[in-house]
Parts: sequence; C-alpha cells; structure tokens
Amino acid sequence: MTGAYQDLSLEKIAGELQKAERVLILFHRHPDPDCIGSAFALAEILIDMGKEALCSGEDPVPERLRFLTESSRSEYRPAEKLTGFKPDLVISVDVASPAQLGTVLPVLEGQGLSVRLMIDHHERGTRFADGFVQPSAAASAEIVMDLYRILRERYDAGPLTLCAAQNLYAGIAGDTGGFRYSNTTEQTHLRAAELHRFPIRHDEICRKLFDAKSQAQLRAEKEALSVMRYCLDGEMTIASLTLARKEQLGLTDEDLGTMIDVIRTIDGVRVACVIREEPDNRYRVSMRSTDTVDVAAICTEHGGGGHARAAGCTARASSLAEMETVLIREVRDRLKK
Ligand SMILES: [Mn+2]
Repeated sequence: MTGAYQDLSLEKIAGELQKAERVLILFHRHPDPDCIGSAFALAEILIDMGKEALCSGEDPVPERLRFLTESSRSEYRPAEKLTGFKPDLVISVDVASPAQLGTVLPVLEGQGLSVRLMIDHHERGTRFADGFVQPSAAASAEIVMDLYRILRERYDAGPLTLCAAQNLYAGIAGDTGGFRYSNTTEQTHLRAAELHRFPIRHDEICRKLFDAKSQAQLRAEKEALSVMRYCLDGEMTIASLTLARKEQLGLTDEDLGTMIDVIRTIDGVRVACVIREEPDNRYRVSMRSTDTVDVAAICTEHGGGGHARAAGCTARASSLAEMETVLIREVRDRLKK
C-alpha cells in the first residue's frame, strides 16, 4: 500500500537527482551495512556528477562500519548540524518507516525540509515519500546499482569509484548474510560480480562485517545464550536484555546487533526474538524467522517493519514481561496457521 505516495520509476528518480545540486541522503537509525553502503555509494556517485551530497541519520556511522566511509568524499552530518547546507533534494535509502528516521524528521521539518524521495527494498513499512520500493531486491544497494546504471547512461555519472564499489558490495553482502539468506538471487550475484571488476577487497569486507567481533559483542552474545528461553515447544527462542544488565555488562547499542544470530541458529527454532529494554517503557525488538512465519507482519503492527524473515520494531509495553508475552502470543498464533 502506498497511500498518498507515488511509485516512481528509477528513471524518474535519476532525473530528479540530475536536476538537484545539493542532495541530503538519509539512512535509518541503528545503521547496518546496507543503509550505510547505499547512502555513501549514492553520495560518491552524486559528488562525481559535480553535486554536493551529505549523509545523515539519527545515529552516526557505527565504529565497525567506519572502514566503509573513511575514504568517502561525502560525510555523515547529524541533522541538527545541517543548517547552512540547504539541500534541494532529500532522499532516503533503505528506510521502511518514518519511525526509522527517528529524530531526524522533526529536525528537518524545523528547517523547512521534508523527505521527497525514498529508495527501499523492505516488504513492509509505512510509506512517507514518493519513490521506488522493490522487495525483490536483496539489498537497497542493488537498487542503487540500477540507479547508477541509469545515471551513467543518461547523465554525467562517471565510473564507479572504489569507495562506491566497496560500499555497494558491503550493502549487498550485509543484507544477504554473505550471500547465504533466501533473499539472494541470480540478480544479487550478477551485481556482486560486477563489483568484482573493481579491486574491492571482498574478503576483507566480509571479515569485517561477519567475523571480526569486539569483546563487548561477545559478552552480549554470551548473555543472549545464557538468558535465552525456549518457548512454544522449542519453536521459538527469546532473549531479553534489561537496561540495568546492559549497563552492568558495559554494552552499547552497537554491541548488541549479533545477539539475535546466536539464538536463531538452533535446530528446530522457527522464530527468534531479542528484546532490549530502552528508557520510558520502550522495547526494541529484533525478530528472525527461518521459515513461513512472517515476522515483518508482527513488527509492522508495533510500528516497525522489515522483511518476512528479518524484522524489527520499537514497541511500548508496561513491562518487559508483558512485551515478551505479547510477542510469544503473536508468534504462537502465526505458527498455528
Ligand atoms: Mn537493507
């Protein structure tokens, strides 16, 4: 459902980008390799076309992804520090719902700006701008590659820079779990193959994305395994982290992203769920499904979004126990179907 917003072709979006002089590219909160890779690759492409391009989002580029943006000619700038930039086009990449833009939206509105275009591949979410949403794309970075092709053929986009190629590869590798998830298609591999024409260090990118772990991340994974419960006859795992425990273990949000991975890979588990307490009775939920259960449907009901097999939301509940009960019930109802 697109509501009042229009689906646009990539040709149309390319035309809008061509006309713009200063482009602000937005990515989602709790950034992942796909949103960072897509945003910074697009910025590089636009800078090559003689434009100015900045990237913004509620959270800065996480430490573990800085290797992607270090050599970029663009930069991350928090929304409140954009005054003076005055973009003539604001475009979001990989953002499924306005909630994922977080505090950026009101800050932009305060500057008289709104998101005019969106490029995304999430199946579910809440549209907030005209744009191109293609759920069959494994990553938003795939769509940025298609957009680049049009900019190259029709307008003055130059050859991809190594930085752009690395960012695109990281986006695709990130969202496909290193080409292992069910979203990986022939098209995904063809696009990745195209990026191999550049001297990208795919081995290094994948090692940094998937293998390299900080000690804090391992503490978080250890915690996930030790507090994890099996529910629904072992078909669901759930692990919760309170604010107090997070503090006690010295963990930051950046350290928590892989907690879900260690509890979703257990034999027989069809749905895995990690709940992290946030201030003011809010709970950040990550869900993964290994088969038919559409976890995006559950997360959408709580204001989030995502893919059928990987989704998230930030929901409200009176307590952590209540949050757990609600989610277990929603999974149970879907397992029965
Ligand atoms: Mn993505």
